[in-house]
Amino acid sequence: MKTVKLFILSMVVLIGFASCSSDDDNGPVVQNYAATLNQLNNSGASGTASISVDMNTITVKIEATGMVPSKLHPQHIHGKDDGSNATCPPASADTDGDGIITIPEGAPFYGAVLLPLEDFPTADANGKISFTKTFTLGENGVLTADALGALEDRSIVLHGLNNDGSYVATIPVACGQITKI
Ligand SMILES: [Cu+2]
Repeated sequence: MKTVKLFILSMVVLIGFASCSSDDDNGPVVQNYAATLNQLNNSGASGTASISVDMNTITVKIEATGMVPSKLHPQHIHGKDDGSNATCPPASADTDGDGIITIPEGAPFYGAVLLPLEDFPTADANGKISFTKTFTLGENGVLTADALGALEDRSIVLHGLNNDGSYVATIPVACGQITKI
């Protein structure tokens, strides 16, 4: 009887140890980031983005309103080749003075497309977008973690604006610098 009790006791202790060590093996803590998306080109669009990174997976959530209703809105994480901080373009970025900051006019500020946040969402009838997607870095054409670099040096840009009566999917409508939280 005593042996059985001792055996059970030692099993409980062992199981306790096992669950402790598996907790310790869970790897790096998930890192969280956020961005406040402010309008560009007087679009009236705004929103928030949250990003969590766990090892080589990155989950991006975007909530935005004021988008052109029922239209497909391209959206990307943008960044500069040299890794310097990607920012959102000021009004003065409209170098040709036509009243619209185009993708190339904004590029000196937010850089090139690093990660297309596909599938691009279609805004609902009220101009709302709700997007969540998890990407695996370095797989299926998704850039590597090294190429993505430090997220706090990157920006998120949403696109798609009515201009002169027609929808132009490329025009930036909202932008936010990513910060670590
Ligand atoms: Cu973009």
